[in-house]
Amino acid sequence: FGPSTARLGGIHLFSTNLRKRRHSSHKGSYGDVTVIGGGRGMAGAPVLSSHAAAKCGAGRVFTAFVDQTPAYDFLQPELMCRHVVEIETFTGVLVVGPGLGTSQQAKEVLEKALLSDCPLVLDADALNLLSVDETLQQALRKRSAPSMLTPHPLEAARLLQTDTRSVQADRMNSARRLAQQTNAVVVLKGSGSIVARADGALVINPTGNPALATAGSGDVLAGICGALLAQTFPCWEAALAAVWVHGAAADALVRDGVGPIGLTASELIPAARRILNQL
Ligand code: NPW
Ligand code: AMP
Ligand code: MG
Repeated sequence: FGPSTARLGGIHLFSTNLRKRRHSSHKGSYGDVTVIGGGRGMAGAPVLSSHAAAKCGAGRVFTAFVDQTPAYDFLQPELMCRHVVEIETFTGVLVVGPGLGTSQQAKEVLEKALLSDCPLVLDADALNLLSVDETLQQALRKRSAPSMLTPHPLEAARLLQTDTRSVQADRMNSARRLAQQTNAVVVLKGSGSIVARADGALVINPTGNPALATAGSGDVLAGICGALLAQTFPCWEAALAAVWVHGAAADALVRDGVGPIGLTASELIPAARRILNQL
């Protein structure tokens, strides 16, 4: 698999999975995403993921906070905001981790998500919690529903009980080991993000640039992953396509002069939507 294969793969997948919106379809046809995060001081992270999920085509998006919960998001009132304790049973696709923190409540909600049969995207603090808890790791390995992990190099290092330098020294092997260890599709983020699968398959994403080196860009990626899973992409294809679109959005914005300096994560979201609609 080389960059050109991934790119071609991405385009093929979009045409078969996304372009056909049946005239008679409705919001239920495009799936629910629940983003779980928003610990103290980090409410912005799940909101970014949720905006990305909504603007990348999920039918309904719920944002569940472990701390203070806004009545609604005035930037995007379509989102349905909840405190996490208000959700009795998880349904749809779950994106767990953006700004979640590592409190006891965060750990409990992650465990509940792992034990559910919902497709899962685990990012940020969900990965940090996982890296220090053998019970959670076992629950992840035993899952039969799809699981996707989206670590940056430090989060991957924590999961592999090593340091960032070792992960970066052999990114392909690190991603592959992590996929095998967790039985999940792994996106090892960074310049040239790697998508790896437990059977050893591996793709290096060709899109993206250092404009993405900004707070919240990973939270946006997690939301795109959730949206594509909700629109029935299989886990591997969802990861490949999401990483491709996220990077392509940053590339398009840089071409328009919106970056690399000062691109903000929120700006990626309409750019990603444009790419999905123009493919
Ligand atoms: P350094 O600086 O090189 O030593 P953390 P986090 C490394 C939430 N957010 N290549 C790098 O280490 C998240 O969702 C909330 C090499 C970097 O300093 C999480 O819940 C926001 N190294 C929480 O904050 C917006 C790399 O990792 C360190 C690398 C903490 O997440 C921001 C950071 O890792 C944020 O998303 C690379 N490509 N990438 C909000 N608006 O609410 C990263 N590193 O300490 O795990 O912190 O990623 O900021
Ligand atoms: P996070 O650290 O979780 O906010 O994620 C950062 C996002 O930006 C990931 O999708 C990375 O792959 C991407 N990213 C960060 N730096 C670069 C870079 N230099 N080149 C390409 N992508 C990057
Ligand atoms: Mg992150």
